[in-house]
Amino acid sequence: MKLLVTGGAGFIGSNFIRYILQARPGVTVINLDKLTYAGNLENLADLADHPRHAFIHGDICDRRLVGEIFSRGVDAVINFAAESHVDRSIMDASPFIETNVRGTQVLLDAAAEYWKERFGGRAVAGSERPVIFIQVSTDEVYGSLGSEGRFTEESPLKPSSPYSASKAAADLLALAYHHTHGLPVVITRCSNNYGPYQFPEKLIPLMITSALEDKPLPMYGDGLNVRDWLHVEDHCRALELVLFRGRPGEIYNIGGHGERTNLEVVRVILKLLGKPESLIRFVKDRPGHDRRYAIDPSKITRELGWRPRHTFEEGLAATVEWYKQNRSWWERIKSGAYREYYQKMYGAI
Ligand code: NAD
Ligand code: TDX
Repeated sequence: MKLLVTGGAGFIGSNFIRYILQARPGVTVINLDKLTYAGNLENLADLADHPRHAFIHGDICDRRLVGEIFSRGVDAVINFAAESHVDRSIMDASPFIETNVRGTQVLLDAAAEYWKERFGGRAVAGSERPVIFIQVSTDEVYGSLGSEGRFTEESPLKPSSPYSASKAAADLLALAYHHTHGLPVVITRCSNNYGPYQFPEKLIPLMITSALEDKPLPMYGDGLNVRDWLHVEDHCRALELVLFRGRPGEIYNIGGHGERTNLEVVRVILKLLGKPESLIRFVKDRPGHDRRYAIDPSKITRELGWRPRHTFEEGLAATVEWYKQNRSWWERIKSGAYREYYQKMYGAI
């Protein structure tokens, strides 16, 4: 199977490529990534010479390039490429619309054209299915919960931030291409991920790395917003199941009942590092800050047999250890040195 992975130099994409190459000897990966500030080839350093991994530096918005990749044959697409940070989308939504919406449309167009040309757009049964398009989405498209309930696949779309609105737009486009062109699309909506190689602007790596540097830890609002945490490896296993057994036109929620307040998460990190809670600084809240997310994963559990393997406590301890052991990885990012390196290698990013 020739798999086009977009955004494979980012956090989840790089973990997915490492995972799938090891789990599936029949899979070859073409990794298309623009190397924005969040893309980092160091995330894939151990796979640089892997015979089943090819890296292409490029933009999913580039129709010509995407068309050329499809013309060489693609059996499945997993679209991770996105602008992914809510706070950045509040400062400037433009790159979010460009990549998350227009970029997804470019990929869908190329996939639909290829699907028609090669297979006449006909539906084919499960194991024969020659093309599938997985749109990697997020629970944030459902908006915020109160203190009760969980998001199901039927929950209404009520995105609150420019980021989540752009992801919701992409989901609707993907479903429309299924409906209109018969393209076998599957949408996955996962809760907050954590694990190795996560860019240190996101809560968990930001707090771990700042605590290691004895820097203040900015806690938005009252610190009681709830996120539903899932180890990135459990997300990757869910995507593998969806890739091979997901039903076209369906949506699968992914989450492991890992609800914690931000304050709880940061207190555990500080305890694991032996650092004082006095490092926590309550700061101005994020505008439009969603209060609570919680996923009901019963559909993917029932249909595909998925269950998380990591507990939050064990997964977080392992993640803290990874950041302790890989100081040079995040110190280079935080110092901006890797940006200079990429600018030299690839020009303006
Ligand atoms: P990330 O920011 O770490 O990585 C994004 C990657 O996409 C980077 O390598 C970047 O260079 C690349 N990219 C950005 N614009 C591109 C473009 N125009 N063309 C090609 N490549 C481009 O993000 P992540 O946390 O790994 O998230 C991956 C996907 O998973 C996103 O679609 C995100 O919405 C979704 N998601 C993330 C989480 C989470 O907790 N991190 C949870 C659910 C869903
Ligand atoms: O400095 C901080 N202080 C703080 O209190 C940061 C960066 C975050 N927070 C809070 C805001 C959220 O309640 O922590 C929580 C998690 O924040 P983020 O790590 O920015 O994640 P979130 O906004 O929940 O979005 C993430 O999960 C869903 C990813 O960034 C998205 O890409 C994914 O779709």
